[in-house]
Amino acid sequence: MTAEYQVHGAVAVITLNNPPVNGMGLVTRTAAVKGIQQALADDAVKAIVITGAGKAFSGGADIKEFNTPAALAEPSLHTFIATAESSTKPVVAAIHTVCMGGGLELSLGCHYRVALPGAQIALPEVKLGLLPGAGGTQRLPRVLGLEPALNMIVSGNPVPSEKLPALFDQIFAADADIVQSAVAFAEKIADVRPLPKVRDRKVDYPNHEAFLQFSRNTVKAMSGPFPAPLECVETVAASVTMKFEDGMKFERERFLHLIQTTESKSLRHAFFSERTASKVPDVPADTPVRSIKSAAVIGAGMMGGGIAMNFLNAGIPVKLLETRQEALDKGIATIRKNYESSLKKGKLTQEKLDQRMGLLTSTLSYDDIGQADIVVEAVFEEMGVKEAVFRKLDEVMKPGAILATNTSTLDVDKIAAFTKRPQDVIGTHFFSPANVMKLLEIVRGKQTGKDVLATALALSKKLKKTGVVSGVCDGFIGNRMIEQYSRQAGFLLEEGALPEQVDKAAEKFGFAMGPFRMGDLAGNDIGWAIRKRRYVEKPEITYSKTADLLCEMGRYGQKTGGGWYDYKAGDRKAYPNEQVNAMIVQHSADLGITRRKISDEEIVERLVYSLVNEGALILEEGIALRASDIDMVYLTGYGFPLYRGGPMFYADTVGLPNVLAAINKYAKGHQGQAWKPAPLLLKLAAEGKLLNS
Ligand code: T1G
Repeated sequence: MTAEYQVHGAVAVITLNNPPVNGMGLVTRTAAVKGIQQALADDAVKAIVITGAGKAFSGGADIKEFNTPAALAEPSLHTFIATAESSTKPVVAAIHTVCMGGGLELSLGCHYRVALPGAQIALPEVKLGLLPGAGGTQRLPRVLGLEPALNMIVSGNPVPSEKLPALFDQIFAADADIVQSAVAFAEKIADVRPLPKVRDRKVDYPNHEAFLQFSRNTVKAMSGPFPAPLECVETVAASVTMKFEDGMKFERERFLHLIQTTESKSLRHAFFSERTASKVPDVPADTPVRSIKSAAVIGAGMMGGGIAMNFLNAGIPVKLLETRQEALDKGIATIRKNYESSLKKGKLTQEKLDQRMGLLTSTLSYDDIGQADIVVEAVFEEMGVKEAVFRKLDEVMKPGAILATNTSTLDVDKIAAFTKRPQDVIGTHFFSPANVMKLLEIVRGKQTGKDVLATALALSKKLKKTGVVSGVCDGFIGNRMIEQYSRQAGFLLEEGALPEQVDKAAEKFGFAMGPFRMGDLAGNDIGWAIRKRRYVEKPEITYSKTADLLCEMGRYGQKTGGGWYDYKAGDRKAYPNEQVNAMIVQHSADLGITRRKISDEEIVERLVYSLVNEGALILEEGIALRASDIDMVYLTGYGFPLYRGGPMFYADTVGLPNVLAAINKYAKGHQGQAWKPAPLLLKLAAEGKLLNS
């Protein structure tokens, strides 16, 4: 949490040291500024090198400090950079591995920049709903030029150091020692005067107004609800249209505006939540993980094929098992077709396609999969079928193999009990399409081994998934919450809304897809099967019958050509269907309900707060470890709008007392018994606390 100071000959070396990525928090900034002052006071020191310890030069400002007094406390990042830039001795930034955000801005305030090749250089602030707030918008264009700098700042994407020669005074050989090389460079330039300052350069871009206007229009069209991209354009524009100091003031003003926006707080929440999700309190970070060098997947249907692709994409060989050759052939053909469509879109090379298909083998016999390190079953969602599969796996799989079920709602503890090795059984709930959706719910059974859980979390990273740990309950985290959301959607139809109005209100709120279009996509018969089970197991839970009536009409959704809506071949648009709407209106009459006009606000509150309330129950039951895990489930698996941070974060933004007031209002309405406020919500609201505390 500091910065080390050493002197090598006539060169002082200041090493930022705030693991894991040298985020420039207050303690680090203070130590580094002290180091510069110490070097300036030492006549034996002719030059100064600043570098970073461990796996980064610096990942930027310490985002853990944001919206706390430390973030802006002196010495601020601005002061640190100004201290380097105004030094009377040359300051050299020695860059390696990662140099991002405030780290890159610090280097731009130094007189010289040297680097190892392969360092990831970026100003990624826009991905946090911000803009480079320590001079990056004014200095980077002065080094790289207006257009390359604008592209880097608006995209936030990293560029390897060797591709940015204009940024560096020297790029060393890959095997060079960064400190030694930078010290040697510093000795060479120690007496060069005047000291080169980026701020003294000019941005030369003839006809810049036309380019900036084009950039504004382009960025406005693609940034949706996020204000930061356009602010990036406007502040970079200031590097051309304003004097340096005025540009810096303008940048500061816009940065301080953005850091208070809900959009930025949501993006920062998502950034940390994704990383926190892989931390399990009772599973130490150094828990040994099992080696996963090969996988087997049972079931070559849509889910099995997608799951297999995840392993193939990560370079892990897969043996695909089916009961019938034609199912196997069809599954493999679908995998190849998916890769070929990526090839056509330029997202995959032929070489990669061949490499991945080369890792895929298939079999009709369980005897052939026994040596796999993990087996994932994606067979029919029925306990009897799962039982047969897991009893067989218990027979054939080598000791230490992980036995994973892709069940979306069934009891993982019951499945584990079909084997003599429940400690090796875990749920890996992929979301359809499994090769696309980032979310992976990792369902921890009562007897799941800690090393098995740690292995599944490490594997989710390798498969480029967002792994979220769930306890065992019906529907785990995501589906248990979506059931309440779907219940409210159905009740809204009975009371006066139609599918199109509900979907439009949900999509205006920011959901990728409203509940009825989502049902038509996933298949309305899936929910129908679950409700039929519920009617027997939990008769106290009421549902609108509209969805059942729809299925009785054979309207399962896109797969049957129509569901809540009609669909035309090759057209993804959903067209309202008169018979369906007539059925809905008739059903209200049959229930003796006088249909009423329902506001979009009520629709959104009932859909979103039903998620929040169920999420609070899931939290207090310990099914989810933390509210931010629930947010990650909804941001990465259910199309919840990223700029609102997830259902739990959104509830905190609205204010829990306001959420409760709405819930209490709906509890007095139609099917009001569905609204029992979660005790945790009542408690937190009463204490003025947050779900994401
Ligand atoms: N501050 C604090 N912690 C950070 C951090 C940061 N800038 N970046 C990463 N971490 C933590 C992260 O939470 C995780 O913690 C650990 O480091 C490893 O991260 C004024 C205002 C740097 C490319 O946006 O892109 O400068 O979970 O798992 O895959 O203009 O982290 O271990 O406790 O991602 O090797 C701008 C964000 C800040 C960079 C490393 N900088 N970070 O990737 O590891 S705003 C960023 C990243 C700013 C100025 C503005 C990546 C990485 P834990 P990781 P990784």
